[in-house]
Amino acid sequence: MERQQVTAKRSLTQETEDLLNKQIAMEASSSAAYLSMASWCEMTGYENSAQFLYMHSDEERGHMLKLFHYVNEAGGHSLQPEITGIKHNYNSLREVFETILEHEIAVTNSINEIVNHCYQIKDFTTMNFLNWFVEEQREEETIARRAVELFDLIGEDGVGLWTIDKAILSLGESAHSGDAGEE
Ligand code: OFO
Repeated sequence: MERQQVTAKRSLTQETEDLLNKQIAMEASSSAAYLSMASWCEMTGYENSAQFLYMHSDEERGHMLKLFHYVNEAGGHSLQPEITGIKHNYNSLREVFETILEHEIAVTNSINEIVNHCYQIKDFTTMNFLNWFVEEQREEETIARRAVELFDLIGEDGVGLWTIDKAILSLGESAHSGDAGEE
């Protein structure tokens, strides 16, 4: 069935809408990937990392919903993405956090590309909306980098992994203690 356009006029361009829908898909797959990592950590005995990742997965869904509402309110159509290719098994806890760091850098690059696009076409409304994501990515990249650093700082031998698992949860808690009202 042909899409019913309730409001014909809008400032959001089709290209921007498509880019935002791509970002929606990226946030949805982040949420799914982190949920899968949480499951692996929980069944492997890294309970604190699992807790951190369950929270992180919820946050990514919150990011997706933020974009969902923005696109629809701006006169576009947010599309529920297909989620495929989720990895279920990891070789180590370090691999989990290295994967997160790489993924968050990719998300930062993607957000920056959309901000750049908005700047080029003078869509300052969407650019302003995306500022929240720019700041959020700075924080998420920092947390992921700190988590990866723990493996070298503490070392993985003996009680090392147990200590790292504990430290990861407090990394997430201290980073979010000042985020009143954040999704
Ligand atoms: Fe960490 O990806 Fe959302 O923004």
